[in-house]
Amino acid sequence: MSGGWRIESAVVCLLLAGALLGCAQTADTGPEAAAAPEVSDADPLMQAFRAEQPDVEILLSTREEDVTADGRTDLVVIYRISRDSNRMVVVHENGGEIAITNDVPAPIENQRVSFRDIDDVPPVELVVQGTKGAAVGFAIFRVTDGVLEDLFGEGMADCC
Ligand SMILES: [Ca+2]
Repeated sequence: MSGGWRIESAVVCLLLAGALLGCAQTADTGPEAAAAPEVSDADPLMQAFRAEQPDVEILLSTREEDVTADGRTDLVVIYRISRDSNRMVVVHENGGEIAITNDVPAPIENQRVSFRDIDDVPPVELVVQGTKGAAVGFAIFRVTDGVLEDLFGEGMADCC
């Protein structure tokens, strides 16, 4: 696919920004996404997630960005499935129906989700960061045709 090198370049920038800023903040994305208010259980997208996963502990939820490029915000959820295993999904509308993407591994601790248009092509990409003990990792995902794709990652095997 075209744009591969641009993603790599963006990743290098992310790493540099992280090193310079000590990962305390990311450049020009505003307030940290992790500080965003949790999504209400009354939210229809959250209700769809809960219908699928009634018992899991939700560690992070945000509905601030449109990651499917249809003009509507989508729900990102990171949840715990066991003591040392977390997963992430995106809940979105698809042709009037609410759909849930495939689940992907998510960091064990200090999860943060931010959004960046890395390749200048909609939709925006999701950047997931986190830790497991001293191990730090991050990964970049994009939703394409309802599939949550892992575009690039660093250290995720150690933190997820
Ligand atoms: Ca959307």
